[in-house]
Amino acid sequence: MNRHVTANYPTLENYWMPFTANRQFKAAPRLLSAAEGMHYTTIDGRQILDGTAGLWCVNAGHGRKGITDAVERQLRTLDYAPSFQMGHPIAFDFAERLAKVAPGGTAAKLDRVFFTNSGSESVDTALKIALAYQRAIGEGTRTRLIGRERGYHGVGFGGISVGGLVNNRRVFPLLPGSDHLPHTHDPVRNSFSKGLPEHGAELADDLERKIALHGAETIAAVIVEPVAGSAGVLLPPKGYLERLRGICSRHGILLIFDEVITGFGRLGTPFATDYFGVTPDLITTAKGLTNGAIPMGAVFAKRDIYDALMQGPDNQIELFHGYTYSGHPAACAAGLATLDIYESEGLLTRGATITDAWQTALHGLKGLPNVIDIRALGLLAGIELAPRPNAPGARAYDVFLDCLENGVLIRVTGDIIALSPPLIIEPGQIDQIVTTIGNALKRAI
Ligand code: PXG
Repeated sequence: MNRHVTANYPTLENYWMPFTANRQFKAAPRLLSAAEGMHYTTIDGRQILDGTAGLWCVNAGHGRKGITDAVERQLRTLDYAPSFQMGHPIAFDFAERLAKVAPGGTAAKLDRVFFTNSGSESVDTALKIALAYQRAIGEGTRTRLIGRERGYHGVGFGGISVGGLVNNRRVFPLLPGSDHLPHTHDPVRNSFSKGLPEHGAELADDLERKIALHGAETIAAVIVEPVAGSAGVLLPPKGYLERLRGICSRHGILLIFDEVITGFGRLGTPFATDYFGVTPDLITTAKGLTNGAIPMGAVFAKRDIYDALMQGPDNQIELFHGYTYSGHPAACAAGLATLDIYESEGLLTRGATITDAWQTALHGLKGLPNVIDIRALGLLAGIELAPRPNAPGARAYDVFLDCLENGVLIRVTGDIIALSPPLIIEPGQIDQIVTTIGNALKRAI
C-alpha cells in the first residue's frame, strides 16, 4: 500500500487530519490529486472509481464545469458580502430556487431556508430554531432534544449531544437533557432485507415512553436521519417514520430530519422526505447542496416556524444566530449551478431508475465470506461483515485497502462497508464496484 512517490509529495506533519488515524495514515499516506466524473486520480497517477461520492457529497460527479465557471464568475463579481443587516441577490435567488425543490405539500412546504457552512452547523442551527420556536409559541419549558442511538449529526456540541456514536461523545460534555431513542438495526430479524426492513416500526413507540418519563412539555424536538448513514447505512423499518411523525404531532414535538446524506437525490427522490412520504418540520442539509465543491449547508423550515419567530418590534433581530459565511456568494453560485445540473440531467430522480440494478448487484455479494448483512436503498448500500475475533474493524479496513489498491474507493465504518456513489454512475461501474469488493472479501479472511 505504501506507494511512495517522492515527486509531488507534501510534508505530512503539520496537517492534523480530521477523523483519521493520523500516525497510521502518515506512515502510509493515500493522496488524491485530481478528479473528473466518476474518478479520482491518485498522486501517483492511478485512476480510482469513486464509490462514495467523496464523503457522500459529490452527487453530480467530479469536476463539473458549470459549477467551476459559476464560482469563478461570482468571485470575480462579488467575492464576499456581509449577510448580517446587509444582503446580496444571489443568496435570495438560491433560497428561492431551493424552495421550489423543497418537500412538503403547499400547506406544509419547508420553504424557508437558513444558510450554514456544513452539516454540523445545519444540525446545531435546526436544534436552535426548534428551541426558539417552542419559546416563541409559549412552550418555553420544552428544552429537551431527543436523538437516536447510532445517529450521526455532525460534531457540534448540539450534534454530538443528540448523536448516538459513543466515540464522538465520550470525551466531551453534552447538552443537559438530551436523550435517545433506540436505533433500528436488527440483523437478527431483518438481515438481507430487500428494500425496507419488515420489522421494527414499534421502536418508534419508545418516544411515548420518553414522553411518559420526561413529560411532553419538556421536549422540544426529535432529530433522526431518515436513513442513518455514518453508522453504516441503517434503513428505517416499514412504518417507523410514520409512527414517529404521528407521536411528535400528537405531543407538540418538532420532528427534524437530518438529510445531510439523503438530501439531493440519494434515494432516487429529491429528499428522503419525498421518498418516505413523511414530512418533518425542519430538514438539515449540506453535502449535495453544492455538490461538495464549496462548503455549504442549509436548514429548511416550515413556513409556520419562520412565521412564529417573526414577532416583536420590526427593528429587533428575531433569531440571534448566523455565520459570517451564511449565504456566501461563491457557495450560492456553486449551489445554483449544482441545481442546474441536477435539473438538466434529472439527477434528483435518476437513482430511482438504477436502484434495481444497484440493489441486485449488491445483494449478489450474499454468501461471500463473512458477509452477515446487505442493505441497499436508492444509491446507498451497507455491507456488514463479521468482525475478526478481538480485532473489530480490521477486516473491513483490509477490504478498504484492497479495493483502493484495485481501483475503487469505498468507505468503512467499523466492520460495515458503506457505499454512496455519484448519482451519474453507469451500470458497468456498479459491476466494477461490486466485483472489486467481492474479490477483496475473498482475500480478507
Ligand atoms: N448529519 C449527517 C446525517 C451527516 O451524515 C453531518 C450531519 C455533519 O456534516 P459536516 O458537513 O459537518 O461533516 C453528517 C456528515 C462517513 C462520514 O463516512 C459522514 C459524514 C461526514 C464525514 C464522513 O460516515 N457525515
